[in-house]
Amino acid sequence: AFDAEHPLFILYTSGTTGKPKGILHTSGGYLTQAAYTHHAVFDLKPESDVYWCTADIGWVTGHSYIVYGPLANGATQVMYEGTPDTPHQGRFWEVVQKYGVTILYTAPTAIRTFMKWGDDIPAKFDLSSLRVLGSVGEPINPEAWVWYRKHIGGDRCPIVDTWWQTETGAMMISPLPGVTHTKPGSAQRALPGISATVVDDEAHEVPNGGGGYLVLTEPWPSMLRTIWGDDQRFIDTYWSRFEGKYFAGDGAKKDDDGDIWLLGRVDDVMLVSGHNISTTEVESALVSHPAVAEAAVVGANDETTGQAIVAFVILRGSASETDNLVADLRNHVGSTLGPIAKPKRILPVQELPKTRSGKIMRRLLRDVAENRAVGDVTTLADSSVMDLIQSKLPSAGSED
Ligand code: 7RM
Repeated sequence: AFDAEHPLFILYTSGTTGKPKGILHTSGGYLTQAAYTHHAVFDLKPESDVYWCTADIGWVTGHSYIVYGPLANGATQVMYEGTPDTPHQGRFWEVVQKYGVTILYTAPTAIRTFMKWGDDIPAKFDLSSLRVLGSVGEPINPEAWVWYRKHIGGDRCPIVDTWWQTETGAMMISPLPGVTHTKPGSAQRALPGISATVVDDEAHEVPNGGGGYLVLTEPWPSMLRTIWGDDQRFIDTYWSRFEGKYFAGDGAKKDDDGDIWLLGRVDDVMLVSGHNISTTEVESALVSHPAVAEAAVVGANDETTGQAIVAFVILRGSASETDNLVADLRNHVGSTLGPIAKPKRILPVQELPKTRSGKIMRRLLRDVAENRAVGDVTTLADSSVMDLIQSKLPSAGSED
């Protein structure tokens, strides 16, 4: 036995922007909340469930929901090391069928990849053991949510869209299966014991229908204790923006029912002719078009509008890259979100730069869009991706 505040681990944040931070977690509170959320959010029945979290074990999701939470709860689980398309693209569904997986926890980036590969692949396997599906890592676009529900969950399994961070240690906002009436694309409500809300620039809570910054207003057991070696940066980053509140760094809005919708990192929100536009919303509008499999949106410096929206898109197998298609996509975004959100440029690419946890590294795409040398690529899952994008776009920064 040792003290509850005994350090448990230091995990460096993935570094999609700036200098990595060593997030310090301690033992008692972290274990309590990892175990509690793993039990409550997945409705875990340790005697009968077979649980599978597909995360990389080096990501916080692997720490909390492969190692600490499930082991503390005595869960039976599948641990998998490998890619989802080796030896074939049905690998995940083969594993679900073989081991009778009942709870599956994966990321939107994986779900969109499975969508791209086709409905016929999961259809070849018996997925009837599944009963709860989870999502984590980025906002899940409604398109992917509906596909996950239908083609993996057989229209039978509740989906829990779990919002949390390395810093929070465990899930903070999520539906509860069998309790929450779910909505595709929204993480919805703070879990029992957690206080989350959305505030404006002056720290005032926004009314339903309003947007601003996600904050946590009360402490919680698994909160980070500091940034390793830099207490001042810990205070500045999380506790100084809004007095007495934890600033998560994510944009969010509340819908008319008071449910929370995450809009991506605040650093990723674009300012176009005085309008705040979230990268996530434009990406979600793009992938709701049948020709688009994936999208990444950045704001690039622009002399007239401050920032201009530049979209990188991966087309679906059947779609081909024509001037018409680009115009069509631009209009599709315009009619979904309004004319101000129409991307100025849309660039079809083969791959997008992502970390191993599936987060798009917009910093690198901004470098391309602003015609700069591409910055540090060491946290990319596949460091050759930027070469591929640039080789396809010799004039990426000078189209206009
Ligand atoms: C668990 C994890 C944290 C950032 C966070 C968000 C984004 C994570 C969701 C989400 C919308 C979700 N830890 N994020 N989950 N955005 N809906 N369900 O990802 O430290 O690696 O990243 O990830 O921006 O701040 S993390």
